[in-house]
Amino acid sequence: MSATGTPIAVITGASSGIGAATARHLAAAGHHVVVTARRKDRIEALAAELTAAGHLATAYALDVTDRAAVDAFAAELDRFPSVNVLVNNAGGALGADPVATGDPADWRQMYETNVIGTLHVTQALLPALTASGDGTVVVLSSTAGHGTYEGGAGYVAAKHGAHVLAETLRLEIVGTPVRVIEIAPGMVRTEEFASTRFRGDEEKAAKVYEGVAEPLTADDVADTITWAITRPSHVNVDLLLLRPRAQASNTKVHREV
Ligand code: 8X3
Repeated sequence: MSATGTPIAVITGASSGIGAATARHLAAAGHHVVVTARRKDRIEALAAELTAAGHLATAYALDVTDRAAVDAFAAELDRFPSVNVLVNNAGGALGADPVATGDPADWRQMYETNVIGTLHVTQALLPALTASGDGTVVVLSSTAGHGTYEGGAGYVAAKHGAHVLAETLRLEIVGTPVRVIEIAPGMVRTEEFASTRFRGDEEKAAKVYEGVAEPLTADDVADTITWAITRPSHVNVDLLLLRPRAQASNTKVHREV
């Protein structure tokens, strides 16, 4: 808690989509949010928006794959009395090629952001989260962390890595005052996820959601993350998978044509 008793929540990848929505929801739920992402202008705008709405928000430009930068960020957080919540949201997909032709550079980059980035920030903030006496680590994995689909292997492998990080950390730190929550969303329509995956090919990106009545929104996921974080601290939502009603599995989606 801060001096005023306000819990501090750090959110990575907060420049758009689920990360930005989570910052808004956690701020509304009474957290001082520290919003981080590479795009400084975006997180500064978000922090300004939240501050103008009467919330506590601080922006910090950060590339989670840069360990030295992550360590410097953790040192900066020393000015807060404690750090209570870490939401590891930074990550994403690149490409949807079959294993036979997938680009190893894409696979490497997805592992770097989704797994190593989460590892960096979690390692750097774990001492402060533990010292808070009541810490929460959230790992945003994906339904891709729990089953595969054709064309998804690079992303699926990375998200399985994020899932394993969360599951193993929970085993290793049991007995300390830190919970590990894994949130695994399925189809979420955000402004950037599919567009980034298909490198700006908006036609391909739109096909992901074609005919799907109501894909999840960033707000749906942020609401779920905030619900899990705001349970009493002895309640650990280990793993929560959420999908739109129209999606029964990674490979079974109802599309109205
Ligand atoms: C996003 C879910 O189905 O695009 O994490 O892999 S999916």
